[in-house]
Amino acid sequence: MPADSMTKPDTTTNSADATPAAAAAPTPSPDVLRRWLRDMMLIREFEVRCMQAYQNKLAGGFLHVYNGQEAIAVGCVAAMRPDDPIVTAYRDHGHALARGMSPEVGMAELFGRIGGCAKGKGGSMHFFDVDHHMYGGHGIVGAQIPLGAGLAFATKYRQEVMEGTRSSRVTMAFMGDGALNQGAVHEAMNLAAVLDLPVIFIVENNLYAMGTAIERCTAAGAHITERAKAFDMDSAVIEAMDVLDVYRDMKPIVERCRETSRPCFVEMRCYRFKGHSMSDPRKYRTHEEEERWETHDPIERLAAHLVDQDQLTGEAFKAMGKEVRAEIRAAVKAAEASPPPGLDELYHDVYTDTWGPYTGTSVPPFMRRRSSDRGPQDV
Ligand SMILES: Cc1ncc(C[n+]2csc(CCOP(=O)(O)OP(=O)(O)O)c2C)c(N)n1
Ligand SMILES: [Mg+2]
Repeated sequence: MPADSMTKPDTTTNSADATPAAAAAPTPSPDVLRRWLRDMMLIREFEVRCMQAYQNKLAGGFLHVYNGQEAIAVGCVAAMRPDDPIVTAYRDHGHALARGMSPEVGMAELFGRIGGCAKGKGGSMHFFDVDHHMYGGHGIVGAQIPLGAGLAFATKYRQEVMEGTRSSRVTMAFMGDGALNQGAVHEAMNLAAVLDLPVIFIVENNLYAMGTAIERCTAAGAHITERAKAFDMDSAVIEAMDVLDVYRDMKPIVERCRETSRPCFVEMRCYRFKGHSMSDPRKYRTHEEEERWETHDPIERLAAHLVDQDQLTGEAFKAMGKEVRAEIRAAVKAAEASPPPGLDELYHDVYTDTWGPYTGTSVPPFMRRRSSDRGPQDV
């Protein structure tokens, strides 16, 4: 890791009244580690094929890939329970895949097809999968953070007030370093602290917000966890190019949050290997810097660890790569075969009532016949 930007993990507790220490993370078995490796490889291959598809005009809109940051999504998901909600920004493919979305559904969403997770109406920035408790995919910088606080409020309210049980679910709300100075983020952190919400605010600090380096736009950018003190919140810094570090440090944080229902703030130190989006010439950083970080590729790092421990052979690693490439190739094919959404999909999934405010003649013309056939709320 470049010495200038990385420090030792610091799991300092900031709260005035010390929160109980949670048990250390259990050591993951070789099978689990091989699964994490495969998960990270799947995300990387998905992104490689997304970039290709974008260049071939199979996908429109914006595309922000996750190459380099895979250890965060995979390590965090491993540290949570499957029913713990997560919410993130627009660089969201990795989180959705780590959570269990099928690559085929994700790719169809990217291609704007009906088989996508949002029926092709959301695209790359709006991967959403309620069955896997993944609540997006959001394009407005920082806007998902109040939603994360809201999700934590909802799980706690449901369990404590409606069901009369203990609050036991933890929400992870991911953001980029560029979201740090959004007012809504501070408001959400304040509310989470005041209301004791079980939410972990996770900053994926990849050092840049588009082309702006963190030190150019964020005061005290080298010490962002200091901000947690203002909210009397625990905080931690995690070296996030290594999935083992992410899991080891996140597991006790998640369990402590589950136990105490107190929010926490985590900085993940990482690097995005590609540009901000597909139209980024990366003139704001040097090749040397990129090459230095690429030597800490989370996939190569875990593979090397497993080989070192005699838990993976070169052949098995190659076979895993082949398998993953075939899986993503099949996902691309299936997505291509999925048709685009029909015109009437435009007005579906917009309001909780099927027709929203549209009644009588205010129903859009192309839907009038269907509406008079069946009645406005009855489709
Ligand atoms: C409120 C708002 N302002 C500006 C933008 C334009 N914008 C899109 S991405 C981005 C940078 C965000 O960077 P960061 O949070 O570090 O995330 P990263 O891309 O590094 O994952 C900006 C300014 C936006 N989407 N929303
Ligand atoms: Mg960033």
